This record gives sequence, C-alpha cells and structure tokens, in this order.
Amino acid sequence: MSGTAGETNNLLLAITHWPSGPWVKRFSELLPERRCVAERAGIDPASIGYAAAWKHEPGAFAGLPNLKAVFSLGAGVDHLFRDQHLPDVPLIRIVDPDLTLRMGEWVALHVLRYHREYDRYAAQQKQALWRENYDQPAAREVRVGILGLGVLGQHAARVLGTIGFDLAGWSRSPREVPGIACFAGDKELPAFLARTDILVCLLPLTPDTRGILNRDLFSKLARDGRIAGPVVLNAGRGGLQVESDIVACLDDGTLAAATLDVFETEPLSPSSALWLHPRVSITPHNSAMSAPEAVARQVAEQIRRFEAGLPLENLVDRDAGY
Ligand code: NDP
Ligand code: OXD
Repeated sequence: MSGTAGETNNLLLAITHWPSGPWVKRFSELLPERRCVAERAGIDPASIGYAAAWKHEPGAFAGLPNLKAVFSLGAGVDHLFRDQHLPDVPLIRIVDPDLTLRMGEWVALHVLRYHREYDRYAAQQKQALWRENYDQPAAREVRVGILGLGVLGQHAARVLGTIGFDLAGWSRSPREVPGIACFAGDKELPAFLARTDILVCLLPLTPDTRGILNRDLFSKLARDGRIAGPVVLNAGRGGLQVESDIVACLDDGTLAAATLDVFETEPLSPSSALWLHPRVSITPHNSAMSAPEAVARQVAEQIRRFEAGLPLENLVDRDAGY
C-alpha cells in the first residue's frame, strides 16, 4: 500500500461526470511532492490530507482520519451536501477569474440575443426577408434583474452595465453595488421582479432557493417592458427551476422565452419537452466550465497557504448552504 503512515497530505480527487485524468495530471504537476489520486484503492486512508470533489459518490470521504479540508472543483457546492456523511472539515469553493469571465460571456450572449431579437432575424434570413425593426429599444430601456449578487452575479452586472442595461440585483443580505438597484430578502423580491424584463438566475441551490423559478415568480415579472415579454435565463442550478412550470408559462404567454444551462436532472432527458420547445434555448451546463488548468492552481495555492499557517479562503457557510 502506497502512502506511508507518516504521510498525511496526499490529495484525493473524487470526481464523477467529468473525466478525472486531466485533474490528476494537473494536480500532480502542481503538487509534485505528494500523491494526487482519483481512487482510494491502494493508498493508506491515513495519508489523505485533502479532497477535491465534483459530484463525488456519497461516503467517498468516510474513514479518512487525517482529512483537513474538502475543496469543491466548482463554484457551486450543492453537490457536496448530497453526501450525508460529509466530514466535519472546512469546505472550500472555487472563486476563479477564468470561470467568472466565462459566465459573464454566457450572460451577455443570451441577454443580447433577446434584447437584439436575434431569433427574429435568424427566421427572416431563412426566408430571405429584409425587414428592419424601427422600434428597437436602447439597452438603457431594458431592465435586467439578476437573482444572486455574488461573485458571478456582480461580474455579470458589470458586463451588462458596460453595454448600458438598466440593472437590478437580488441577494439574501442587503448589498450596495454601484450602478445596480439592489433588493434583498423575500420581502423585496416582488419589487425586484416587477421591474425586471430579463431575469438572470445566478443563485446557489440551497434549501431556501430550491424551486424558486416557478409559476408564482414568473407571474410577478414586468409585463410592460420594451421587449416581447418576460424572459428567464438560468445558469445557477437545475434544482432552482420547476421545468413543468417553465413549459406551461411559455405556452400560456407568462414567459416569452427561456435560456437554460442547468436542469432538474442532468443530462437532460431526450424526452424532455424543453429540447424542442421553439422558445427555449439549451446549453449543456457549460456556461462556466471549471478548467483544470486554472481551478487546480487555485486549490494547490490554498493548500500551500493553509500549510504555511494562513487562513483558507472562500469557505462555505454550512448553515447557509453556499
Ligand atoms: P456566491 O456565493 O458568490 O453568490 C451567491 C449569491 O446568491 C449571493 O448574492 C447570495 O446572497 C445569493 N443568495 C443565496 N441564497 C439566497 C437566498 N435565499 N435569497 C436571496 N439571495 C440568495 O456564488 P457565485 O456567484 O460564485 O455562484 C453562484 C452559483 O452559480 C453557484 O452556486 C453555482 O450553483 C452556479 N454556477 C453555475 C455554473 C454553470 O456552469 N452553470 C458555473 C459556476 C457556478 P448574499 O450576497 O446575501 O450572500
Ligand atoms: C460550478 C459549475 O458550480 O460548473 O462551478 O456548475
């Protein structure tokens, strides 16, 4: 068995849904003095000091007596909490400029798509039809509301603010962000929704936010906007949305369109009505991929900081669930 009793700082990579090979390779380059393994077999459990996880098998960290921290390889941590046996060690999430920039691109792409009526012109092109729309709103006339004013929400707001959109954001605790009308908590949610034409969801999935994107919420979005009707974008988590409500609200006009990157069940079933719905756009949970190159560096730096006696950063609040 590798890993002698004296070693306690090896790294276990507990990854499903993504290929683990690139992660093992990158971590081994960054942390050459220790073993970085994707399997527990053949390694002394007492030699594992850290774990890095993406949708790990529940129980994967049980029986690791020297485990000091678990790192999520993504910004979201709901996947960690599916494990009832999650050890009582610090949980750390990813805050990474590479990931944040990618999300900003995705949000800008899809907000602009609705604002600039991309689908109308794509349909016209198919008919060789030259028809200008002389009633195009300016970005400042379109109200974008961002659910979740954290790292990703605030960056998306900065990108959209540069384009000129009229911005609002909603968070759990009150925030002040220049250039954004800020709303917080359940009490202020209706006022936020009432001034939102394009809703961008960048919330974490927690017991408080599960199913929040439902008919009741959609029915409170603005209906007096300069675009064709309320639009929803969700790149937070699939568990935030009620997919049957999205389809029904699109069909009865409560929503004009939806762009979804995340789904109640992933991969999205081939039989889902969302795939072929004419007003739904789908991306396969890749709005902001975790690139091993960038994300592994973050984790390796944190391990080195921790071993040098410095505090861990981007700690997860277990009570809040994010
Ligand atoms: P942060 O923790 O930085 O921000 C979360 C925001 O959501 C905060 O503003 C927080 O409020 C708010 N929030 C949390 N709970 C509530 C609530 N009950 N009511 C109102 N607001 C709430 O997270 P990130 O911005 O880094 O990431 C957000 C999520 O994006 C991740 O959790 C993940 O699920 C998803 N994600 C998706 C990716 C993809 O590829 N699709 C990629 C990366 C992330 P407060 O400010 O008060 O704390
Ligand atoms: C994340 C994700 O949480 O990719 O980082 O979904």
